[in-house]
Amino acid sequence: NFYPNKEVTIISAPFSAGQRNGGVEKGPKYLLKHGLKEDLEALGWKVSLEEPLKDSGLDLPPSEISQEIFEAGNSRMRNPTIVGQATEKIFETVKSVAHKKVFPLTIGGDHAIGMSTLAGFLDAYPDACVLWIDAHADINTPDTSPSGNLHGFPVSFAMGLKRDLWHKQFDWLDNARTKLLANRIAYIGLRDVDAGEKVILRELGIAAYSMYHVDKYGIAKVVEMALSKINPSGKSPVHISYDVDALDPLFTPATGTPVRGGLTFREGMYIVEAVAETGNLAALDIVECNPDLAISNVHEFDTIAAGCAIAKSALGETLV
Ligand code: 6HN
Ligand code: MN
Ligand code: MN
Ligand code: MN
Repeated sequence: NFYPNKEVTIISAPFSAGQRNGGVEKGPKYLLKHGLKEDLEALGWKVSLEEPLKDSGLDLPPSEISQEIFEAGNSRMRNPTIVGQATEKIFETVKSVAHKKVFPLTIGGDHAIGMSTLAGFLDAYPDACVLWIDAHADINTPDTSPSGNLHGFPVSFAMGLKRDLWHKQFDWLDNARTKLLANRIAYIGLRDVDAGEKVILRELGIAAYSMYHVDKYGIAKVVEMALSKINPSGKSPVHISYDVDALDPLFTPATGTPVRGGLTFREGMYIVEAVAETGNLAALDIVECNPDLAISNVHEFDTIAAGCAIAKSALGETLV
């Protein structure tokens, strides 16, 4: 257990410029309004809140920022300036929380902030490993991305892939102490991976468990296999980056890139419960809750409640 003092900092990252749907910047506010802080206090945690984007103007929805497209050779990314500035601020906050030996719980916001949380946590724990729970691999490089949306890039940025194609606003990543290595990350929940991403996953030999593997082996075995690949010693801290679209859209309908055939609610909770049970869970991100995409109050409630449930399951809620 990395946190005997049970201190957690909720890092609010109301950010949406990594994709094109407005509303995902409202995720943190809704999760907090739903009672996230009180839920964690009830589990015995001392909870504080950090807001790295407060008064920065970087938390505006896509409709209120001037759109920018950066091209380098055959490659493309959207809104690099605002994404680069926001992710740097979030990186600095995650890094300082992690160095203080406090659990960083980062709530988004779109998944572009994953480059900040991975780089920030790895700065404090160079031997950390990562479970990326998502329908998507988020490992596009500027030359493989079909959309140019930076929420599809964070893993490749944390690894430093295709560094020469980056916009200068991402130079801050060069100062992060540790790059993510291919043998330190595993995916669970994949079911919509772009062609160029499949090439990267294969070439780097990254452990990737799709919904096919969840069906075939069951979720308990998949978590066990994933952890034994990325954390063979069983001693390294585990960072879980949890995109709520990993769950089936039945459970998290209000999200920007939903894909059918996802994890059941219990499979989704089991993943974080099982890692928590090992005592190695040491950082968590919960991203891509977009209340504006709910077509009913039930959709909104279910999606936000699922986000809060992930946090509770990760931080020690037991069923009996
Ligand atoms: N997410 N692979 C697609 C793209 O545009 O790069 C979808 C990315 C989704 C990102 O879910 O965090
Ligand atoms: Mn996703
Ligand atoms: Mn796709
Ligand atoms: Mn994602």
